[in-house]
Amino acid sequence: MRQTEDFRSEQVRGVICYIGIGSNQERPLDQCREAVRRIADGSSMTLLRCSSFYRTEPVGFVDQEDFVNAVAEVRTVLTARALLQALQQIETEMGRVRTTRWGPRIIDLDILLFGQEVVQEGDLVIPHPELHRRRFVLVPLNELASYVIHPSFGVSIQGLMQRLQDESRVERIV
Ligand code: A4P
Ligand code: MG
Repeated sequence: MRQTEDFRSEQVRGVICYIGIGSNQERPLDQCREAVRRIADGSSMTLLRCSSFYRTEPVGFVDQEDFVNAVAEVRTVLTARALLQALQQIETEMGRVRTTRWGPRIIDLDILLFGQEVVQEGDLVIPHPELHRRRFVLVPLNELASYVIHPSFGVSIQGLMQRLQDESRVERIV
């Protein structure tokens, strides 16, 4: 009984989520750090840890500047949809204007994993559908969550890393 109460206590309430952070405009390392600061400052989620920051080769639309990418681990009592809204609000406040899909951006915040939830809706897909194909996502995610299981594939993040075919450049900067 005591254990159950502990389990419900404030400190362990909510779901652990992983947020992908990316930028390739206007001092991208500063933009990523600013996003982490805003995630930490918001009342709707608690920042638990942040990965290293990496300089990464653009994937998809390749004729653009290198990105900086990182992953943040947060705990939140929000629903997945409310978390998406909170992240989009941070993107907007940081001056993101949506132009080309996969094109340059000041800041991009994607929900990679939301506990073990699987969401398949038009405008919200979790786990992020490209997560397992992208070195710029898996390398920082693996720093924080190598043993976490991808709920659709039943494979750990480390296992996805071992199966990864993307060989694009991902260099740790800090
Ligand atoms: N959406 C659906 N599922 C999610 C989710 N799990 N998390 C919807 C966040 N958003 C989700 O996103 C478009 C729509 O996706 C949102 O309205 C939301 O309802 P967006 O951020 O407005 O547009 P986007 O970023 O251009 O599209 P998307 O699909 O997020 O692009 P990606 O897949 O993130 O690709 N190369 C390197 N090296 N590093 C990068 O960070 N990023 C991209 C962007 C391409 N190449 C890159 C990088
Ligand atoms: Mg996005």
